[in-house]
Amino acid sequence: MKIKQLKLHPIAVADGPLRSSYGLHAPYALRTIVEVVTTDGITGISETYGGDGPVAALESVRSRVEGMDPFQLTAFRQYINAQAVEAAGGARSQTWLVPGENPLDTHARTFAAIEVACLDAIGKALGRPLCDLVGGRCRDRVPYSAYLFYKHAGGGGMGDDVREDEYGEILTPEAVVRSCKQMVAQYGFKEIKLKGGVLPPEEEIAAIRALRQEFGPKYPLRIDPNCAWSIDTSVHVGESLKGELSDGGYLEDPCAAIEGMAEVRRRLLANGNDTPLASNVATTCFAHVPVAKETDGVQIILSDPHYWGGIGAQQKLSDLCEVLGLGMSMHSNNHLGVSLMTMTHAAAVCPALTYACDTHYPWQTSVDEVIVGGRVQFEKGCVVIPDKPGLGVELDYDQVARGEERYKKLPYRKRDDEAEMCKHVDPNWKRILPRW
Ligand code: GKR
Ligand code: MG
Repeated sequence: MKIKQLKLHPIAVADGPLRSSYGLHAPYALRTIVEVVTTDGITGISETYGGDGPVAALESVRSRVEGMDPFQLTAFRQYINAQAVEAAGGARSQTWLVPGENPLDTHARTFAAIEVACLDAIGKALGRPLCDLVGGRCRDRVPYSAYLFYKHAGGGGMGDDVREDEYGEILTPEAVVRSCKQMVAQYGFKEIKLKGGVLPPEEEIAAIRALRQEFGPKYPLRIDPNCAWSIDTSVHVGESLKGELSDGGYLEDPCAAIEGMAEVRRRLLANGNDTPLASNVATTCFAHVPVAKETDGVQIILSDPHYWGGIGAQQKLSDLCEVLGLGMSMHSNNHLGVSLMTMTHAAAVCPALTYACDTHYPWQTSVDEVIVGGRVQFEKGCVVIPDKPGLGVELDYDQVARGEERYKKLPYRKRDDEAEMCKHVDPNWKRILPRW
């Protein structure tokens, strides 16, 4: 079996006006659907970041991918990594970059997109689910968390292409609780994450307390302000929410850089507060893992097959976390069903991953889904590994074409939450870190 053709479909997916310390989400998120068509007529698929950068990176490996044996992924990874050697020496903090846009991760993201499509094709050729190709699953169903966002009114999209605003405006603790009840009722999630760094810390503390009051201690809670807080503020929030976050939840990227996180950890521990610190900003690649351990700045690493380098890399990270005694969770960006199934298979082969994975999936709608049969279904907060070959999902080509049409009409080719914030909320807004 050889890869005959690499097909790339840049698409746009409606997205609501969600807030984070990065700014505001644009009315459409950008994604790329990847296909590898093999000589035996099998097509493997994957979904990755969108816009000019990711598409150009994938284009740059086209001549290497076309003609490649999809089983020979190690050699392909060596080829891609060889091109990344120089960049890998640089500073790698993701403090100022949205995950998926770090140029130093380009090789890992590109490899992942091709790796997953190849594994999907192999799974289809052998008639086995993707997770069974890489050692088999340690769980049949993967739990996800209710990923709450502050947001303005609106469901995403533009002009005559707007989506229903399922959750309405969310800017108060009451609205946070309301949105959570809605999400939990619809999807059955059993862990809760609030994207913070948007409102003054006391308001976000109040929101977490309101969630605890409503859902009780059975629902572990996390808050992630994406580095919006100073070390002092991070310690203050950690102390204020000790009861809420130390109980199976965590404090995610409260401040910038591993050294800052380590200082927060020391100060919390000195107060007898063992709330774990999690990160997808200070720890973004394998080189960061030993540093996280040595400094004790991060106790839980948020993996992500899309930018850590695919399913194989996820498994390596799981092994590393196990050896080093670190916890493991999973990060998410806006995505559709192909990506959600990739995360599900990835999580299924990582024994160290014991926290419910993040997912933005509830923020997208069926209008934009590109898989046959519509949206992936959750069962009691989990996605069940389908008893089908590969990822277990197929592309709905009409839906892909609609996504491509939307993409063509857009004036932007890159996620820029700061620009959106200036356009719609405050013309002078800048991402200031720490803001509080
Ligand atoms: O979608 O605004 C967002 C999130 O802030 C996202 O970009 C982050 O990557 O989900 C993320 C996180 O830091 O956990
Ligand atoms: Mg995060």
